[in-house]
Amino acid sequence: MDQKMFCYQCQEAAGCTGCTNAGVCGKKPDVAAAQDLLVHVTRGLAAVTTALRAQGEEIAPEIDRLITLNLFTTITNANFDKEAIDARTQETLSVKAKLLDRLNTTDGLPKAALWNGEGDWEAYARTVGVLSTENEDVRSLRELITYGLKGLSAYSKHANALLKQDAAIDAFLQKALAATIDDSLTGDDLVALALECGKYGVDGMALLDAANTGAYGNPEITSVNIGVGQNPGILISGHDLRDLEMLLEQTQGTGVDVYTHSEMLPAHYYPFFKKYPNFVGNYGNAWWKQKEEFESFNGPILVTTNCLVPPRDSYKDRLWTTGCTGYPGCKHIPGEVGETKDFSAIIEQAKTCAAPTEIETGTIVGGFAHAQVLAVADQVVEAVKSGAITKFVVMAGCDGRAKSRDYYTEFAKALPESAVILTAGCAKYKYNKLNLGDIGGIPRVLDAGQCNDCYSLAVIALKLKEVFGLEDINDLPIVYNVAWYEQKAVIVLLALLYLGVKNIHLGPTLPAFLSPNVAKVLVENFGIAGIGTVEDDLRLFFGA
Ligand code: FSO
Ligand code: SF4
Repeated sequence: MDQKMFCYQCQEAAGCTGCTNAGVCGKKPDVAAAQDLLVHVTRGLAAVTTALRAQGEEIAPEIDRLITLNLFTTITNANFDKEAIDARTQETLSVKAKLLDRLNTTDGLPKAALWNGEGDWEAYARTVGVLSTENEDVRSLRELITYGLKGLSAYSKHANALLKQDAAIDAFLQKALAATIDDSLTGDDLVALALECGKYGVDGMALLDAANTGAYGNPEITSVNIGVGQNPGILISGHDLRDLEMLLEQTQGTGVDVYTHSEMLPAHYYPFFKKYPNFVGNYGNAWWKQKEEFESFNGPILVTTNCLVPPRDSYKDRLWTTGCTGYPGCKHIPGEVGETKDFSAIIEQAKTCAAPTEIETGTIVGGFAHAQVLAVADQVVEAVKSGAITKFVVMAGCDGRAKSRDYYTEFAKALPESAVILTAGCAKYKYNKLNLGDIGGIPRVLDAGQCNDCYSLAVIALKLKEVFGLEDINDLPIVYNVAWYEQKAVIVLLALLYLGVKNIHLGPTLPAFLSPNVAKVLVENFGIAGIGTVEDDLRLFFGA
């Protein structure tokens, strides 16, 4: 076997089967191996913590956070820095070694729990990657669970940054992660576990929602400026609202403005951030256009989470990483949960830069998370009863560079005028600047926020079910045409399945990690389907 790596965790997996020479995302084989090894040792640590819990012992919250940050680090487009990834592997091995001493017996532990870092790491990594599970259905289920847990880890990490942590979620996450290397489990056990991930996905998103709204208030209808001002600026990308808060605090009175990029856009919807006079607007679009947009922004860019694209040399010295992200040669701002990060070097650099080049002007409207939608629930219910709104179309999820994603723009344009789009995540950039109008004052694109705010969409659906007195969430006039890209979308999908949502259409392609048999289980039990042409899908969702 002469392939250099194997990864099929995201929608852009080469040939819809897997990246084997280098990642379409830019991940090179040595980084892929380092990530495989980090996942392996993290699975091993999870097996040890799970065994310790079974022994009645408590696990320190720092260890829970080490595990979630490890998984987050291996998510698509988060970290390309082999040294940083290897350092996490080393730390994980040290933590695990201490915990092993506390176990009454190590009998029955998997090899991942017992490997102590000896030997050549890269050679060892090649024996523990995705393909080390030979049966393709078991591999598919193990990876489906692992990717769901990576997504759950991302959301846990954001809650942790706001000093919220849930021991039950962490204990489940580790139990499920350990199960992905447990050879005694059957396919049925793994299917059940994948669905249980969905339950914890709902809990994890609820935890983050409470953390975000507790710290920053409930998102409200907001017009966000997409033009630019005269001052030099810092562009903040990714999902970490706590990082944004610290950056805004530290830029007050410096003459440096702050702009959001991609998934940070929804920060503008929170009342808390409106008090900062230098919080100017949103610059650019979804993650995959960053090469052009980071170039024309002219000032420093702070990437707090994925999606990071390997930078051009022309702006590499203006690109800063923090949290789970990393790129070799780019400066990284450290800071643990509860610590204040020092962004002064970024602010100093910004002062030497030109103001951003304007690439568009105008505003976009968002802020339709659960509290805001429920505040206008009467209006929404009336519009449904009168027939002014015939259907809600959930088009949440992710954007990506594949040409096939133009489908979502065309689909949004072709929707009947009585249809309202419910969205969250960076998928919105495919249609949030189309000016699709409103229905009696209700915008036809209701943006709840970041991908984790799909939680809001679920809360809204459950509320409508109650108001309309329906037995089944699937009887609502809501259809699901969801775009996915990376592993946070996997936990969102599992959460929707747990809530009983059926007939979700997933595109632009189905995950490469679903084996034909596993895909069949999802199709038969949940009606999961792909996408077709815009015309066919409109007919399917709306009739003739
Ligand atoms: Fe997008 Fe990237 Fe939020 Fe993802 S920026 S693709 S699902 O990281 O997390 O929606
Ligand atoms: Fe390929 Fe996606 Fe894996 Fe990157 S994350 S190597 S694009 S499958």
